[in-house]
Amino acid sequence: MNRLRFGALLLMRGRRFGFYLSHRIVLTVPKPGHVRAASLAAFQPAQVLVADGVAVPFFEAMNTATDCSETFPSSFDMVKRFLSQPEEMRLNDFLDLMKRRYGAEFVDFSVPAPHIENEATGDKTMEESDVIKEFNSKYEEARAKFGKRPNILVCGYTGSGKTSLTKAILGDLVPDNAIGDGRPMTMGYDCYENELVRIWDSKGLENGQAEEEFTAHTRDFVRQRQNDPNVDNHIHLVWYTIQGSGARVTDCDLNLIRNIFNPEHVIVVVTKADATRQRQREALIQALTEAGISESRIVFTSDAESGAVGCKELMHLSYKMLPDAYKDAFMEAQRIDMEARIQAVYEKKGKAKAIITTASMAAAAAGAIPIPLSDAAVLIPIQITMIASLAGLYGLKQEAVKQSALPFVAKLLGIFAASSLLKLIPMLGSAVNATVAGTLTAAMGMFVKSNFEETAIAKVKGQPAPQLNFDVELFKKFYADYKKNN
Ligand SMILES: Nc1nc2c(ncn2[C@@H]2O[C@H](COP(=O)(O)OP(=O)(O)OP(=O)(O)O)[C@@H](O)[C@H]2O)c(=O)[nH]1
Ligand SMILES: [Mg+2]
Repeated sequence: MNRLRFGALLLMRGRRFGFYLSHRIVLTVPKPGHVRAASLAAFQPAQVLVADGVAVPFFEAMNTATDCSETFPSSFDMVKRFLSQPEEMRLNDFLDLMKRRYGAEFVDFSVPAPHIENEATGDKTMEESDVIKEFNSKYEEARAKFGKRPNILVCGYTGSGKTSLTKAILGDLVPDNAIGDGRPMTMGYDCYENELVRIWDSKGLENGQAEEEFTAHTRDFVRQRQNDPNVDNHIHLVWYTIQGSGARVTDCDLNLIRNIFNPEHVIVVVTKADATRQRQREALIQALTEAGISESRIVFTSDAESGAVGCKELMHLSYKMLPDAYKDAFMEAQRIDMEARIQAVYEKKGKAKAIITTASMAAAAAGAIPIPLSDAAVLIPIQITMIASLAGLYGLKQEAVKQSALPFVAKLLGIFAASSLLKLIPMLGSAVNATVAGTLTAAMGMFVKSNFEETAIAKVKGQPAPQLNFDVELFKKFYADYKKNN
C-alpha cells in the first residue's frame, strides 16, 4: 500500500470514516462531537478508497477538517460535509458516487510499523544508536566545516618569550613548566593542542648555535608541513618573536621572516614590552620596516605577568589574518578577550540562519510531494542534520552533546511522534503542506539555535550551561511567536 496518498479517505470496518493524515494520524469523529485526531493504530483495520491501485486524495477536505471546530453526529457526517454531499445521503449512495466520480472502491489497507519510538508504549523501533550515529557524523561534518583547527608556529631566539606569549593568549593549553628560567626549555618543536588550536612552539635559536643550521632546520619543518596535501596540516600563521629589550634585528630573523615563511602569514611579535625602552622600540620598528616588513604586522607584547600588553591586539590581528575556515576555532581558543569571544558567538547567527534555511527548504521539499508529511520518517533526518550542524557551529563539545544535546534531540524527535503531533494539530491549522513543514522546521531550528547560543555564551563566561529544555507546550508557544514574526 505504498502508493497511498496523503489526505486519502479511510473507512474502518466499524463504518467509521477518517481522513488519512499520515502514517500515524487519522482525522475522525470518534463519538458525536468535534473532529479529532486518532492514531492510525486505533483506526485499524481500515480500508482506503482506491482507484487503479492509488488512493484517491482529498486534500482540501482534510485541510478543512484540521481547522474545523464544528460538531458532527458521526464520522460519516463529517465526510459528507467536507466532500459537499447532502446530509441525507446514505452510505450506499456515497459509495456509488465515489465509484462514478473516481472509479474508486474501498480496498484493504495496512501500514508498516512506523520506525520511530512509540511514545505510548516506549517501544523503540528506530534504533537509538542509529540516531546517535547519524547525529555524530553530521556533528563531525559541521565541526570540519565551521571549526577547523588552525596551526600556529611560534618561532624566534631562545628566551625571547615564545612560550610565555603563547600562554598569555591561549591560557591553560601551555603547561606552566614549559616556561624557562634561563635554560632553553623547548627542545625541537613542542606541540600544544586541543580541539580548537594547535601550536608549534619552536626550539629557539641559541646564542652560539649556527644560524644556518637553525634556519635550515626551520625551513625543513615548514616545508614538510606545507607539502602535506591536507591544508589543515599546513602552518596557517607564524608569530615570529623578537625580544624587545634585546633591540636587535638579526639577518637570521629577517631571512626567516621574509624567505622561509610565507610573509603573508607572519606577524612579528616584539616581546617583553615591559622591559623595552621607547628608544629600543623605535629602533626595532625602523629596522623591520626598512627590511620591508609592514608596521601593521608588528605587535609589541608582554607576558601575562607583565599585564599581557598588546596580546588582545595580536589576537585580533591573528584572527584577521587566518583563513576563514580557521577563524572561529581560534576565536574560541583564545583566552585574552572574553568580549570578543561572546561577540563571535552572536555573530554565528548568520551561519545558523543558513543551516536552518537549508533544512527548512529540504522539509518544504519533502512536503511538496504528496506523501504523509507529518511523517517523522521524512522530516527527522533533515532535523537531525540541522540540529547536529547547529551543535557543530556553536562548538558544543562532545561531552555537552552527549549530556544535553542528544536527549534534547530525542525530545525534539518526539514532536513528530503520534501523540505529540496530536497535540500540535489544532495549532497547525490547515497544516501539513510544504509551507508548514518548512515553517515548523525553521521554528524548531531557531528554537534550538537560541538554546545552543545561550549554552555557548555561558561556556565563555564560565557559567554552568543552562539546561536544554524542550517540550511540546514550550515549542507550541515558540512556533506561534515565530509564525507571527516571520
Ligand atoms: N619581563 C618579562 N619577562 C618575560 C616576558 N615574557 C617572557 N619573559 C621571561 O623570559 C624568559 C623566557 O621565556 P619563555 O617564554 O620560556 O621563552 P621561550 O622563547 O619560550 O624560550 P625557549 O623555549 O627556551 O626557546 C622567562 O624567564 C620568562 O619569564 C615578558 O613579557 N616580560
Ligand atoms: Mg619555550
